[in-house]
Amino acid sequence: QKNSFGLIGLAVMGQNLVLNVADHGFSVSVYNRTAERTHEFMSGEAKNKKITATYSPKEFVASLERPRIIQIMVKAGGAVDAVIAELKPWLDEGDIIIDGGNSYFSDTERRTKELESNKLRYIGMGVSGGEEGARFGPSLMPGGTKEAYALIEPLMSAIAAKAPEDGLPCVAYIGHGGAGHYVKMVHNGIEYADMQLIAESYALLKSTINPAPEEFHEIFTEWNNGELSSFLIEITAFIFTKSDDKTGRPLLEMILDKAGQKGTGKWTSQNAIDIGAPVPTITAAVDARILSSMKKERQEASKILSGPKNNYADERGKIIAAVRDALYASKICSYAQGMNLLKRASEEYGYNMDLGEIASIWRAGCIIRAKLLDDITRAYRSRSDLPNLLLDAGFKHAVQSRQASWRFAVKTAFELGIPAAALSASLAYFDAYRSGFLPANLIQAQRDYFGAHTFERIDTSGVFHANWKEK
Ligand code: 2AM
Repeated sequence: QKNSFGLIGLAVMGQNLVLNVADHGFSVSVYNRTAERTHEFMSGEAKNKKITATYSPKEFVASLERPRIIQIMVKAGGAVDAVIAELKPWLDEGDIIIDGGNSYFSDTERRTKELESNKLRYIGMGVSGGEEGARFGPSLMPGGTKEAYALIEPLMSAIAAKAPEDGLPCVAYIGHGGAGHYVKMVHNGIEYADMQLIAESYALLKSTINPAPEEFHEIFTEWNNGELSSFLIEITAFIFTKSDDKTGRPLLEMILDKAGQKGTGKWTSQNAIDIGAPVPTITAAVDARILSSMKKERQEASKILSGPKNNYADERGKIIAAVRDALYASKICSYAQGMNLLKRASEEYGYNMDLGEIASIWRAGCIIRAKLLDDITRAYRSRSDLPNLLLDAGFKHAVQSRQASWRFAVKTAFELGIPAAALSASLAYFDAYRSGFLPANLIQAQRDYFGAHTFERIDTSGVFHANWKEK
């Protein structure tokens, strides 16, 4: 009796995926480099489930039905190559390897080519939702061939999160090669922007009306009941209620203000620049994490450089409403950037992505799940070639109607010297995108002045160069 699914790499994400798969009636084989971890898993949570432990790649592969479906859940980078190399000698034509880690999409492209030349199938699959998602329903972003996807689809649909709106599983075929990992990368870039926008909103409220933790909890809870409803707003509301065991103070106040990062946000910005798609809000979020990590230097600088003083304490209601509007409008702009990055990548790499479908599989399971994604799904379903979310009638109205308070919030941040790079990057994106005229004529003049790079004219076609030094 052979098993229908195999998983290698029993860290928490791997273990939880195995339990999720087994709960849906599939028999699973597991293998982990360190046998001790396999023992622990088997005698703990895996007990009395249709899960078989194996202790060598050979035994693991032999325990699986053909064509084999093998998912790898190890650290991105060399570990993935190492595991593939270990497996390869035991595999047969048509077997499928799924990489469920956060691999860089071009690594996935390379591995796909290598394995396909050996008549094996490879799927690079983004998995989002953290430990909880893996256990009870993640959002899954698989890339590879359609034929290979068809073979894994029943299992993936079974374990994926289901969207609350229509009950559809949050998994869909994304495109060939590295498309799935590309989409996961952009998901994470959007996640960085969401988090930074929320952090700036928190800072803006704190520096103006300084709510107590209970009031912060109330503000975010109320926001979570409206258009901002999302996993990240929901957990933020809860974060304010947690007190520190050691000091009894709010735990948030005891946490060092240095943000970590594993690189997926950085990759998003890097690749966006490579292929020429503007993602200023995401890049602002990456920069903000980097600046936050310079804690010691900032502390030194804070003794030397000073900013303006607070004078908004008595405008409570106005400030809270403005920050809420700014957060929502900024979030729309950040999603507009992320979706257009996908659109650009789809052209660049020939992924043939369906943006509406991608938005739809982010509606549940993943970290950026939000009410907003229902509206984005709808916008692309009604017009699949939508040039920008801001041009959809619903989003146009959402942003236009919040414009005044959005500007008030950003202006307040600037007046008070509160860094709000992501909120303002979104606003600048909106202002640039809606501008029929940008000062790039001056850029062209400068380029032509110092480098004879030439320019075009507004009144005739052709390429021109001026002798600038001649009056
Ligand atoms: P380990 O328990 O033997 O360390 C997350 O780190 C998971 O990836 C763990 O299950 C870990 O196995 C596995 N892993 C990391 N590097 C690996 C490698 N080079 N080969 C195989 N598994 C690896």
